[in-house]
Amino acid sequence: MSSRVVALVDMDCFYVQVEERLNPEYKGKPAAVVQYNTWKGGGIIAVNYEARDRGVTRFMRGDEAKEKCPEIHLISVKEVRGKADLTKYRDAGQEVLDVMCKFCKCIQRASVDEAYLDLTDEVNKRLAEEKNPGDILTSISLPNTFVVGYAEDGNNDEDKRSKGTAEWLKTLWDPDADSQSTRLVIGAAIVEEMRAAIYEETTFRCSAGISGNKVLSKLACGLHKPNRQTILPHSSVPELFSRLPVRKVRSLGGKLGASLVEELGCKVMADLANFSESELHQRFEEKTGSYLYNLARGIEDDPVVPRLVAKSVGCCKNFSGRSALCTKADVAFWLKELASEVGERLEKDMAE
Ligand code: DCP
Repeated sequence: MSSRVVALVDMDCFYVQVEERLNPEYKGKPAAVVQYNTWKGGGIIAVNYEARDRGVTRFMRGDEAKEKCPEIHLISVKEVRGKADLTKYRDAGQEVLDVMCKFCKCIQRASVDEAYLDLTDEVNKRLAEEKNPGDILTSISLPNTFVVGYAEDGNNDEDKRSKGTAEWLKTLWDPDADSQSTRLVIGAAIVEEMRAAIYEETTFRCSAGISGNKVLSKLACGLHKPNRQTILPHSSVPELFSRLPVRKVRSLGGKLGASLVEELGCKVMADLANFSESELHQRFEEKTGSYLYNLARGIEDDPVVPRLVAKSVGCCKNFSGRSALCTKADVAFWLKELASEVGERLEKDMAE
């Protein structure tokens, strides 16, 4: 079992929240952010939870969203140089990271609105400060936390949440209880404080998952969105994996996951646990086989690599259908435009 405490923090409907802060009249009402609004009302890239409740999804065009929910506000992404300008969303993501840095030293930015945190050192420090570590379980409050195995996925009912979490905390008093769970409690308390500070300082809400590794934390984070956090104790992994489709796991969304489903007949993660390590070595090469064998048991050791700036900077624009580029001059023009944007962003990154 991992001795690490790893969290994944993911902002809720991030681009819409950024727009809501700029235009508070959208708050509490259905809204979505659209890109390129000339064809069928534009492509939706973010939907707030009020609009999701009315059946709007990211896979709709703006017109379809209007049909589903006539009162929806469709907010267009600003265009600069004929393409979407995402600067304000990137800057907002940086504001959030600045707050996170006050709570944790080891942060890996994973996308514009998502970061992994290794809280092991911070947890150890809090444990060391406690004269009687057992007291932690009485003094800590987790008003926003669900626990896998003690809550129903996707159900954010407050009464059920508080009862479930209290019931799990009670099991930790048992002298045989694993100490890792107590460490997850402390990690969750730090994340509660951090999320409250993010809200206080930026007005943005987020969700989080807390466990012993990145894969489990990512899974946990999605279980009680929005604006809640979820602990996944190692003992609840078999229960979660008995119903978790293989492709939902971070590293199994692509070809590897497809081959597990199609060739090994694994529908849920628990099916993968039926294969021995040597069987998996035979089917995949040794490294991948062992990775899968461990993953099926909720074990994964990918480190949180401290990184606050994006690993790479790129920009792209699709020229589909009638907008296809037909002349060398057009290609040269757009290459120059895209290269200028990359150049500007690299300079900005450097300045920061
Ligand atoms: N985004 C985008 N194009 C996509 C997906 C996302 O431009 N195909 C942008 C808009 C989102 C932001 O990235 O607001 C973060 O994406 P997420 O997948 O984390 O989704 P949201 O934050 O919008 O919603 P959720 O609350 O489900 O995380």
